[in-house]
Amino acid sequence: MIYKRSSALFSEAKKYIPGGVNSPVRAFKSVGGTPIFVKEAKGAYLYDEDDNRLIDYIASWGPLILGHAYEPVINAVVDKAKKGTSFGMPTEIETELARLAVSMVPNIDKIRFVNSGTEACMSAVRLARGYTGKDKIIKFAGCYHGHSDSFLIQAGSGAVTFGSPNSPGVTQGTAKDTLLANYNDLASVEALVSANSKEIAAVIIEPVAGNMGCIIPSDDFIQGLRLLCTQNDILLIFDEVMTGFRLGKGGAQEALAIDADIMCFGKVIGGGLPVGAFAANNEIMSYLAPDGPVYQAGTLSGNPLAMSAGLAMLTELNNKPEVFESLANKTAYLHDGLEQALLEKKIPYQINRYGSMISVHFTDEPVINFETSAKGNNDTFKKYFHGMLDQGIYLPPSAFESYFLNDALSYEDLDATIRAVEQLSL
Ligand code: KE4
Repeated sequence: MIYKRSSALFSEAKKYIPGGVNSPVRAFKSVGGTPIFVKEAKGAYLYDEDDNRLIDYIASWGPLILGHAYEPVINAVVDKAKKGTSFGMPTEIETELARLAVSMVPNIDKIRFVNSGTEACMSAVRLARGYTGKDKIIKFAGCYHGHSDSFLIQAGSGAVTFGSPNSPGVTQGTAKDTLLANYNDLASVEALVSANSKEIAAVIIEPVAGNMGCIIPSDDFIQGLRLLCTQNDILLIFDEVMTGFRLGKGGAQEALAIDADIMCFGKVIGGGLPVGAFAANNEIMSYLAPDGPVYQAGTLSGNPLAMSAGLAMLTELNNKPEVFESLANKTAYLHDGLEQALLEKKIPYQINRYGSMISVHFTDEPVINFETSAKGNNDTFKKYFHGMLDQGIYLPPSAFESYFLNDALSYEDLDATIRAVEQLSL
């Protein structure tokens, strides 16, 4: 594949934008090479600036679950834009999307819209702290909840001490209130709870993780986590930015049969426009301004264009729930094909899959948490990524990401993807 124009555009972008990108993962740092500049997209296909057609497995990192430029979403946004783009005043469409989201997701009475998943998770943590009157939170190594200071934390010195910043600019004062546990390791949470009893406001988790590749919680772990939080007056925050409206109408709460206390959303809920959201029952949400004392705000929160995209997207998913089964079947088909193709390569690999989330790890150990995910061979991953890209298959440019299938992918696209793996020398 030729990337002449992408290379030129990348050089120009780096003159004005740090790293030439507005989100680091797009820069191909962990796989090397030049990021692909996309010109347009339709359905399952990306068309890059060098006129290559690529089969897309990131779907803008999740939002475009029905494929790119999906007619009902595009028409809704175009029609809405003609009536003005933003007012900073309440509009009916915000209530329409809120009512629909509340009807689809179990266990929530009210929802507040923001502009990103980061804002949703950051605000959910503030709400949990305000509601409980407690300061500390527990997160899991490898889980990503956006770039708010409280989440950019790595394991501290001792197993049960507070975290330490994993980015300059995050203060120790912030880090001390974030405790790090290990995914699928309930004992690591229990140790933190007993060492910091009565100080923990919330546990925040990706209920099915996507930011370590796809990692599935064991039943014992996720059920035990729910019970531990209930027993210790700790709120359980499900970060469903990835899983929400992707695993099913009711997201991970429905798929895992777990009632969380606060849910965070992003990606699909905005239909490809900037929307995040957080939601809970009436009692918890009554603490949020302007009803309650916990402050949270946003100039473009509930923006009519974003709401129109989200409403069109969620309306489609609500009216055609068979899409979720179609996506899960396509992902299972891809999984089987990848298994067969990789088996021939005689190299260690693991494939994790849940619903329409799937990831490939080049390691011989089952991938169940960040530590085992980090054991994947990144040199092999780079060869895999670029070998597939050279054959017109666009995979996430990091071993720590999940693929996000969109329902515009045909079985012919899946077969082409499997054939491309067969061609690889890894
Ligand atoms: P945003 O602020 O990027 O909208 O959402 C943050 C976020 C929160 N929670 C989860 C579970 C997430 O996956 C994300 C963002 N996901 C990444 C991809 N792993 C976005 C891609 C990027 O950073 O450019």
